[in-house]
Amino acid sequence: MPAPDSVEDTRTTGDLFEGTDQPLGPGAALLRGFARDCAADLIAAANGVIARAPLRHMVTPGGLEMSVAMTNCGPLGWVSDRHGYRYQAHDPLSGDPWPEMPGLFRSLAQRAAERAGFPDFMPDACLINRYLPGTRLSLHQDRDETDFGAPIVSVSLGLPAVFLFGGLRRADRPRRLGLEHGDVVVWGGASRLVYHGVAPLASGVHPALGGQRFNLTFRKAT
Ligand code: MD3
Ligand code: FE
Repeated sequence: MPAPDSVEDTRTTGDLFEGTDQPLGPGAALLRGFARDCAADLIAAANGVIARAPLRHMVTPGGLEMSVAMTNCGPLGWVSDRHGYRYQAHDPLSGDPWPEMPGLFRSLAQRAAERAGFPDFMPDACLINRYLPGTRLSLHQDRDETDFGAPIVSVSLGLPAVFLFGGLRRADRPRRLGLEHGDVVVWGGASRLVYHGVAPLASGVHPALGGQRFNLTFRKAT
């Protein structure tokens, strides 16, 4: 038995799936290193998006500034402000449409979803999260989308993070999972509505991103 707060090392717990893929729960799969070969191109494309739609700290409906900095690309973007959470077609900072979703983003997300058993994934939103040391994301569900039948695909880049992955009730004790540069997770089926979050980022220096972590989440919002 691991210590209660240990980070699971899935690399040593068996290859139950194809290759290095790991089932995490019903409909959820960890694709270790799936994006490693194209990570530098993903980062360049993310920086292109950020140049046109800058990272910003959104405010929760309760008025608290989030420690994660965020932006979006694609037809829709996730926003939070005092009025609530929603997807919208325009960047509230500029009034312009969000930058186009880079072709590499879409193709990577579709390939990952297909490998995890979701061959028809058509994301219309990509949220880019930027973590600096100390940044965390508290336990939440992603339920602002209309179709929970579509998975969410997440791509980790840069510094490693401890991902918290609970159950369908907020009180369910979360598992702790290390996510590294190039790891991709597909969350679908019965795992689509699990509570999840990210523990405070530890400082470090990553060769591709320096002292930061990026996370891309691909969603079908409508
Ligand atoms: C499980 N992002 O953007 S990615 C988020 O690392 C978010 O930035 C985290 O949670 C991050 O909403 C976690 C993994 C993830 C993303 C979405 C999920 C796991 C999920 C949706 C449903 C279930
Ligand atoms: Fe989330």
